[in-house]
Amino acid sequence: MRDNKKLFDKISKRLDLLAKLPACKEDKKDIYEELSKKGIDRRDFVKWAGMMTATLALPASFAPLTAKAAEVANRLPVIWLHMAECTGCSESLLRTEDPSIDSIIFDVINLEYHETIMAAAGYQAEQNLENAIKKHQGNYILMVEGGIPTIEYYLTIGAHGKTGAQACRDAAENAAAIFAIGTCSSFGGVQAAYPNPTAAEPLSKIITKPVINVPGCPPSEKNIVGNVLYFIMFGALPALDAFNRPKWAYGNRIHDLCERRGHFDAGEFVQHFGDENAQKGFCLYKVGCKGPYTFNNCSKLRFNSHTSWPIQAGHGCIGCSEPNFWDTMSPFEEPLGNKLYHTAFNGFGADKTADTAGMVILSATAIGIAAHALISSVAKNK
Ligand code: FSX
Ligand code: SF4
Ligand code: F3S
Repeated sequence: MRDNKKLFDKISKRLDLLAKLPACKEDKKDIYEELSKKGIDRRDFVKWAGMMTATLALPASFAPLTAKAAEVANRLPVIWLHMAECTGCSESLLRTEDPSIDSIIFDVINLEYHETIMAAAGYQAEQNLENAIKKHQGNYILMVEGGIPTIEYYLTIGAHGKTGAQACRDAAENAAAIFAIGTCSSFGGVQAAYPNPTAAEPLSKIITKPVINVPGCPPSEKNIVGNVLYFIMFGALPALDAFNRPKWAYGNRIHDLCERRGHFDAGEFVQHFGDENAQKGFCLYKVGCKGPYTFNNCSKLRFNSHTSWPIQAGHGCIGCSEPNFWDTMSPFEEPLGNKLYHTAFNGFGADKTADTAGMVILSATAIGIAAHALISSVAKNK
């Protein structure tokens, strides 16, 4: 308890100092004004701060600090670069049709450069990026969305034909913290899927500074905003797992917190999409769910303002936040155990070495899970 109090006071002091700084832009928005424009009152905001505090694995008594961090978010400059991707990560956050509190906070943050939503274009846009890097030297957060092709003609930007990789290096040099947003930027994702014609790489292979990975195709808006709030509060990086993902978000497997888990344990499986068991909400393992091998908090946070998530909607998890997703996790509607079997007995040829390497790591878990599915089904049928 005493440690919590010390930490509370430390964060509180930091936020007070930040509050004394001027907002990055004179016309910068105030969070309460923006919320009330969207019909969100203080009570909703307090509720949101409580939920976000729990999401960040902080004590419930820290909720006022989370709220304060959101209030001072307009002191934080962010530069967001787009590489090779579908812009799903941006859309997950902005949700322009029905903005959530998370997206409003992102609006309040001083988004100095974001190609999808900024007004500037052409030379002016390039100039804005250079100016933002100079003006906020050492203080801005860099967020990169998308995989980075390393065959240069696949991604060049602007009048001088700078490569995407070079744009990342230039922006990373003076950044205070660097986040790879989405699986493409974190691990290569679908951009780096076999046969990877553009030789796409994750951000961490392009720059030499530490990168915090926020994977998911796309990641939930809370995992993006949560990282920003964490950085505002602590001014430091969160605890990370072996793949540089924040543990507060990627510390549990989908399977551990899945609402269908009781059915898995009882050997109750959907055998085909649309069957009677699907209507009963049984476990999706046999139609390919990769929840047992995937670390993410989708079941807790869900998507679209906490409305639903893949497994609730009736499809298995496709493992979208794991390294080597797409290759390792496909085919999406077959259990991973089947693929291991085919790899072991039929062979895929030397081109597939990357897949196989990923699968060796997964195989012990996969075999255990497959064995459980088989044994529990047999027990149930008896
Ligand atoms: Fe798309 Fe982002 Fe997937 Fe990739 O998301 S949702 S392809 S992770 O980079 O835009
Ligand atoms: Fe849930 Fe998939 Fe695990 Fe079944 S296999 S309990 S659907 S995560
Ligand atoms: Fe992705 Fe699986 Fe969540 S597919 S969105 S990690 S449920």
